[in-house]
Amino acid sequence: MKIERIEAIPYSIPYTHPLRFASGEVLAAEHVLIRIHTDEGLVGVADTPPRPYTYGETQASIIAVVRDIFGPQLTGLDPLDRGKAQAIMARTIHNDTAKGAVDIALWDLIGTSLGTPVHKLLGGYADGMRVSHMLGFKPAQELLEEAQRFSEQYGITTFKLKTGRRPLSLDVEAVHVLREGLGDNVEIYLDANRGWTANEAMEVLRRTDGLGLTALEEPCDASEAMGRRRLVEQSPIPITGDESVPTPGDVSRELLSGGCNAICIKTARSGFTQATEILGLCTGLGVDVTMGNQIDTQIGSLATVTFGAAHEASQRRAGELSNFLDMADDLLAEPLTIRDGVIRVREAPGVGAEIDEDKLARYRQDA
Ligand code: MUC
Ligand code: MG
Repeated sequence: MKIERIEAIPYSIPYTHPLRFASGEVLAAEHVLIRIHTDEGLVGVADTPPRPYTYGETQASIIAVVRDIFGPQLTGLDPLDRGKAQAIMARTIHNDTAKGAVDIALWDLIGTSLGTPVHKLLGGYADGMRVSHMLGFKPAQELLEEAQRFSEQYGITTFKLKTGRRPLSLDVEAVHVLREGLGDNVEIYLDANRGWTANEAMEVLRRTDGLGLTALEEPCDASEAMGRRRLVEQSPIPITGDESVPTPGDVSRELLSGGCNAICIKTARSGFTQATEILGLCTGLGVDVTMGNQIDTQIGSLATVTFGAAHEASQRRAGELSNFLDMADDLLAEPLTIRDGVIRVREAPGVGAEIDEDKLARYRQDA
């Protein structure tokens, strides 16, 4: 089997309400659908979320790197030769989500050609993951109402609160209101998307002490190495690396230099191949991982649960899998469902992301 061509299709689906966080905001899913076609008529699918404020990629840059570089370089390759594909893509630096999507689409082809679900090829540990819901910037009372609604409607009991606002009292108040309103049995952790300095993050930790927070993600810029290291040493809760650790090399550097002591894995930027390497590093070192959200569509969330459920260590903590619920529509033919706080993997061969062609025709921007 050989790769015949790779499509990079821009599309736009509106959000019902915006998601805001310290490094940016999302009003519509302006993503790129990757489809890898083989000479045997099989198609591998993956979704690419451009996040300029995180990786510098845009819809246009993703299309260009796939059309002008990866497409020509990968055409003719056997999709099962993932190692070769990784080496070829490594010649182009950065472009993390473009590489991640190509890798996931290759895995989709591998599973489809073998007639096997990819979650089984990756490890087959569990058939689903508990869901963590990400709460964007809102007044404290509205955050509580959203969390209560997700708890009642979907059985979700883990929440990641977007923080990194100034004055710090906005986020400190939100944590107090959530803990008081949700009770002690709900997990709450924070993600500041580099919005604070290390000293501000320490002040927030002091002012939320005793409220049972379980982690603080990217509190400040990891490249401000001394402040970050001091924070990691003094924090009573794990400091999670997210946008500072897209590759296995970044994970090694940040863990060894003391820039973080927990890791967020995102399949959107690491694919399944590099996510596997990152997970191996973390389990070997005794470092907790969380399956993160790149503000993913249902296709992206299905990829996350496919990887996350496949290994014991990646399904231990709830995965961030619910933000597609903020979208007005999606391209997945059979919608994802969250029941009793859990999303299940698909038993179809491949990743199981069958595309609704009518919807793609409606939302694609290149037609
Ligand atoms: C997250 O965990 O940071 C916000 C920006 C981004 O790149 O991902 C989201 C969620
Ligand atoms: Mg994050």
